[in-house]
Amino acid sequence: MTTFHQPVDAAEVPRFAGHSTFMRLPAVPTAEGLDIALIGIPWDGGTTNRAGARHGPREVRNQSSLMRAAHHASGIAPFSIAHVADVGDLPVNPINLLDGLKLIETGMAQIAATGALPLSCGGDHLTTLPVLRALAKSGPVGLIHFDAHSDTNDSYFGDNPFTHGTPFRRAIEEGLLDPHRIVQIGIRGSVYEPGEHDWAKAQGIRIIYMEEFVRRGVAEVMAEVHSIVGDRATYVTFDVDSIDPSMAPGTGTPEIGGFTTREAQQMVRLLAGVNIIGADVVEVAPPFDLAGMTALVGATMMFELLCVMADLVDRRR
Ligand SMILES: [Mn+2]
Repeated sequence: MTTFHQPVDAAEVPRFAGHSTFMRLPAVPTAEGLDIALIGIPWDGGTTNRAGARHGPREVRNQSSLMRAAHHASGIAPFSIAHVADVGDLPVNPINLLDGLKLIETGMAQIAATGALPLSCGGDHLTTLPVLRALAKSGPVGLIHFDAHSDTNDSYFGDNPFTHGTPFRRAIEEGLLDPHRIVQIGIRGSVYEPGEHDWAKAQGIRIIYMEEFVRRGVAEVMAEVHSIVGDRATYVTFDVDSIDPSMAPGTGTPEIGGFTTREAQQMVRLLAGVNIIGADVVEVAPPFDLAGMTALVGATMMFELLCVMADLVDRRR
């Protein structure tokens, strides 16, 4: 009989006690033998304004102690159908951007080599670039991108190409993403110039601005998302600033008029059927948080993603 890793039983050890790991799962040294690896990427070296997402993984682990064994709506019990554990944090370098990117890529490549699907917690959104470098080695993949921002700018502070406002332009340039299989949902807020998104659209990226999302609703938008990415390899990235700051204030670049947490949950549940090769939740910045509420949003969105990914693993078995 298969034995899966189980979270610490909250009826035996209360949720506020014991070691802090993602969802109270065992901490394991490698991803060997896992179906899904939960990973911290405590690095915010790409942040252009309010830093702090480097502290995200630790606080998300703390709030994730509130996650239980099964999803109330889908009935998915991820820890009973997939091998899941916390593999710790990737190595990072907080004072050297290029070395930081290299360390994250190398660490993620080691996890990917085991065959485990990575579900990581950032870190700022630049962390997704080295993750894609590690995962898209055999050709460009699709991207489902929940965010207030397109993150496809060219450079900042002169000709610096690597910030959390540029990862997806770099990923397209490096051949990691197929721009015709990228969809960005929730984009809003003031921009640097009226044509800021022209480059992205010219590449073929489908931008669903918040206004269109509100007009069309979750089901119709997610049906289009499926038609864009199809059944080929797709990465899912969830920037917590896609959520309205009234529900997720602890982030570096808040934008009002965002998703409710409920809308975000509904969208992630409708990722069922997508060929997910990995996912992340990024930009939880605890120094700006109130009572851990944004870290709780991050932990819960990780749980929502985990349920969809565990179901995918189980269906393939
Ligand atoms: Mn972002």
